[in-house]
Amino acid sequence: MKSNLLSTASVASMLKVNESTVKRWTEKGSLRCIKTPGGHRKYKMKDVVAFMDQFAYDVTDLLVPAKDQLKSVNVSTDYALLTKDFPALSDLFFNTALEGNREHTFQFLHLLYANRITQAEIYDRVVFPAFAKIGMQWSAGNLGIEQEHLASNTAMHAIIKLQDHITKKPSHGKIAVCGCLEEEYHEIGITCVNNILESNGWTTYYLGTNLPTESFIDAIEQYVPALVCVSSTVPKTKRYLTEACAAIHETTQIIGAKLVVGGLAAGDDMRKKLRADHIPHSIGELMSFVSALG
Ligand code: B12
Repeated sequence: MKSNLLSTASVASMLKVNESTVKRWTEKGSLRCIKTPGGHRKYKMKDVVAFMDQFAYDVTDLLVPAKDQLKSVNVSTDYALLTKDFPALSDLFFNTALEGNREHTFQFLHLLYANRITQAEIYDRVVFPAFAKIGMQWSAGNLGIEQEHLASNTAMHAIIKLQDHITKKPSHGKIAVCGCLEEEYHEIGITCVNNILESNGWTTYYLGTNLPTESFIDAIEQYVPALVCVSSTVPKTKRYLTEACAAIHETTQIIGAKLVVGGLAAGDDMRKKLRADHIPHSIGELMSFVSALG
């Protein structure tokens, strides 16, 4: 009987990569294989197709522009990916966002995701430190406001586009409402929060930036969520933030929802003053909190 199992060489030729790359993907668990009694790797066509599906193949198409674009940077992207060298990956993202090429920036994020960097890691360990660096360089006068704006818009576009390529868990029917309070214009963090909840089966209502407290409360009453996420970076005043969280918390308690507040303004000095069910330091921590909710 003719075997319908594929060898490493045939898979490599199908995917237009080297055999060593196929082996690497297999060892990382991205591509399933079976081992013959003689110890050879063999692949089922359905597993190769599932791999291509999962990573929105063509991965080679994905790798080439990312590499070309990053030639100027003295870091091996492959090596940084393999070793999960987050400071190096974040620096690469910093450069890419500042260059302002939306497609390249998306492709870079997609490359990370295709290489098993999780969505939480992309946000907390790549995007967040890159923008902290942009903020520092802007404060030090090394970057202009226009460069900061270009980088933010480029990153927003890439983050939104990446969301279309993320494998989503099936809906569990629970609702989350995400947004920023009045006069808050930092949108990237809450977009990331909204996206990751959506990927994890939540139905999300994304309210965006600059929402008066009463309107936030109206939205909660309308959508009756199980989770409300507020992001605050530069609040109107600290007092406003405290009062807004207290008012929102009162409403979430009535409907049995959880209020989670995050962002730079919810840092250690404000932590004790804010009324909320949880104030995580990161998106990773948010996801641990929501999974513990069951
Ligand atoms: C981009 C940016 C802007 C852009 C935002 C564009 C946009 N579309 O979002 C614009 C130009 C609008 C802007 C404006 C201003 N900015 Co600004 N900005 C930044 C910058 C460089 C990056 C912010 C960012 O998006 N980071 C990336 C995201 C992913 O990080 P993040 O929002 O913190 O979110 C992460 C976590 O905090 C967490 N998280 C966030 N929200 C939530 C919510 C929940 C529920 C959870 C669980 C987690 C979570 O998850 C994310 C992933 O890890 C920061 C620098 C910095 N250190 O952050 C300065 C920074 C925040 N800005 C600053 C300032 C001063 C301003 C302005 C006052 C400037 C001015 N004079 O006009 C205005 C204020 C506008 C306002 N009222 O909102 C200061 C704030 C200093 C301070 N602490 O008071 C900073 C720190 C720059 C600096 N070093 O001085 N800014």
